[in-house]
Amino acid sequence: MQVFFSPDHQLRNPKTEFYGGQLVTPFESPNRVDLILTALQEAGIGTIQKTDQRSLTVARQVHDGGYLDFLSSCWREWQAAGHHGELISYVWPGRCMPSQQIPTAIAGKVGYYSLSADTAISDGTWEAACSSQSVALAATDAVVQGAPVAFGLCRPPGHHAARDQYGGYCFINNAAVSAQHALNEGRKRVAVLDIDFHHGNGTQDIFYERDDVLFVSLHGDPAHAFPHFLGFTDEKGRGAGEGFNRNFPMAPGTDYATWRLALEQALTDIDAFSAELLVVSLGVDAYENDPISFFKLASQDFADCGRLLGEAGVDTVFLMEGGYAIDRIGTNVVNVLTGFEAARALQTT
Ligand code: Q9C
Ligand code: ZN
Repeated sequence: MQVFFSPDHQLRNPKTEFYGGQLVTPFESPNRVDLILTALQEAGIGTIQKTDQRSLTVARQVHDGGYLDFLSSCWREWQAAGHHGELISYVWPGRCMPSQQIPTAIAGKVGYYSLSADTAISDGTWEAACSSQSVALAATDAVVQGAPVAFGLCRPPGHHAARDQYGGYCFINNAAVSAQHALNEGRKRVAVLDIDFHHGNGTQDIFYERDDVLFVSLHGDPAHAFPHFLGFTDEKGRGAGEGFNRNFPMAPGTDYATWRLALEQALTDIDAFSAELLVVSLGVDAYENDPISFFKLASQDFADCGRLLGEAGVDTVFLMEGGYAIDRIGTNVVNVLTGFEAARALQTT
């Protein structure tokens, strides 16, 4: 399997995450990529390629222009305003203040363009986000050009990034960039399957009114889990997109037997859609010992999950999302990918 990554992910290295009323060391850390790369190498998973910087043309199709401009300049604006800490919003346009005006001051703009306070911006964040979407484009190119599967080791992750709001450690929606790029290159009907523990609110937002991208997400019930305000069963798409969005929220303590049933249903939906390409938002935070999640998947369950994905028989782009149990992150990712390849090897013989 071709694997793509960029060393520029390291430019995203904030010191703080607002968590539990304190500024803690971020869960989404640079060593996540190093640990995954090492595990991939040890497993002999295939060729690992560094990705060159790519343009933001596709990202501009799935994100708001003002939003991307904000991301590219916000750190400079924050510093110019004389602040010493990392950039975290402290005010948002809540229900009681529904004005659509975009503030001029950085302190207001950051509330307009963010959805949560967990994601501090610091020097290099924008450059790393750009490198992450470059990785997604490179992995997508490999599959569009004929490979049956590729893995983009994206960091920072992307699935919480909506059309014009960042949060949940995400800035540019790499899965949306991948799906849009595949459509631009002539693939019809792209499915995005999000198996990260958290609901892919950003991907849902971006494709909610579209029928060319089916979005299916398995995740912790938002009544109990981040992002708290999206990811419920009754969200099925709007307008032309009606029927092209499907959510599988699951309760605290959900084990693999239950989770697998949802995955099988998701794959049935993707099959009914006749997807020509599958983008998997691959978070491994459904793992039982993940520090911020509440599912009970064991490491070997990720291999079975990979086998089911491989049996679907659709060209597949895996893109890295979350996963914070760093002692097992490499094993869990490798298990998905090797399970996938094992299923594919059986199909072609
Ligand atoms: N009490 C991804 O996995 N903070 N983002 C949760 C839990 C936000 C996760 C706090 C979690 C975002 C890509
Ligand atoms: Zn997650």
